[in-house]
Amino acid sequence: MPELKTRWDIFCTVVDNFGDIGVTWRLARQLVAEHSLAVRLWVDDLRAFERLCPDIDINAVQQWQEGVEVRQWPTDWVSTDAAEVVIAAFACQLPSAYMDAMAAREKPPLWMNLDYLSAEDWVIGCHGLPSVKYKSVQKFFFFPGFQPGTGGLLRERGLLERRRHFQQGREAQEKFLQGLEIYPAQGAQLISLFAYENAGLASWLDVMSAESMPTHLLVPEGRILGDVERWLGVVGLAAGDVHVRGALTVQVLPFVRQDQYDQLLWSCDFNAVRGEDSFVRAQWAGRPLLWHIYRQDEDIHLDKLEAFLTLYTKSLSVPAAEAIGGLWRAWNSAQPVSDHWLATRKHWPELQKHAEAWCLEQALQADLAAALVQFYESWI
Ligand code: TRH
Repeated sequence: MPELKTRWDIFCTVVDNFGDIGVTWRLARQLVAEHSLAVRLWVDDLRAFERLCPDIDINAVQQWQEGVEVRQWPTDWVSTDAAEVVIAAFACQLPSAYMDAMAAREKPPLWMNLDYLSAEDWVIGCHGLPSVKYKSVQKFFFFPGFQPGTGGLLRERGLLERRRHFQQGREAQEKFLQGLEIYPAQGAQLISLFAYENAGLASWLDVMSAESMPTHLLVPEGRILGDVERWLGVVGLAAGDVHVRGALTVQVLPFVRQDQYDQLLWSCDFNAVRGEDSFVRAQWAGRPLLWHIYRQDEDIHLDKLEAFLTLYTKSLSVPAAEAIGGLWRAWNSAQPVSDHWLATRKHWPELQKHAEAWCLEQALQADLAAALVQFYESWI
């Protein structure tokens, strides 16, 4: 008889942007591919999902994608059995009928809230703790993180080997870039830019256009394009557009599938990323990065920024730590970044080495999918 697979349900409400679906889609695929689990991913907004995964049929109530059963999370819930493991991503509220189905199971399921990523120390104390209870069903906190004692980061098996192989082979990189019609000038540095609106961008573009080294800036379609348009003095920027100003070439890219976005990060010398998932992927790229953190009420995101900078810069020399920290702080307060960029440049070799070392250090921890499975195995 074939072995019955443990069933996992992951619930995702798309609050805004792509991080919620980006993280849950990545996790769902990994649980299927590496842990042979039967995973249903319940999503309330298939249009956002389609941007990362163009194969999604936005009208399908149920569909299979890469071994994951993708279910439209309907406004009017249709009754369904609860799975053995239930993940509510980012504190989303489960349908009450589903909660009743969880409570009706002979053995209650393991119910976890997968939280947002933070480098703050308190996360270690809270990871894995019981949260609320619904009837007989106990909910647990599950926190991703950068330090031992947290749930770790999403990292697929063999990711770093694939990344290194790609970065070592010129041909693969050229082929990838040409596929997106990217033809950088000889000796140009490649930078990717994925960010929220940012008034500090103009100062960065000013300084890059005036540098002696040519820069090819790749900007996926998205929220930062308005700032790029203002600086270029053009309107209606769209994928495929290329504009040159001094030493700077700006190219707008289409929003690509998640796997291609990884390759874009691997191809670049420096990556400006945002939110949660692209931020983690840029760390796995092993290249220096700039993080535009997701804004939160009462500026609590700034505590998260500082907590990460403290960890990330710990083993850097003081001047390099000050340079990269200054750049990140200015970028996240929409201040001019030109001087910080020039200061960062002075420590380039150290920052490059550090990016790889940080990536290897992070990879020593169990990845988030494995940590979730381990949590379940110790719980049963
Ligand atoms: O889109 P985001 O700003 O998402 C944010 C954050 O997750 C934030 O914490 C959360 O609270 C908020 O959403 C609701 O940034 P993030 O997390 O990097 O997600 C972007 C996803 O899009 C990521 O999975 C990478 C993917 N992506 C592509 O697949 N192709 C692309 O071309 C680009 C630029 C991104």
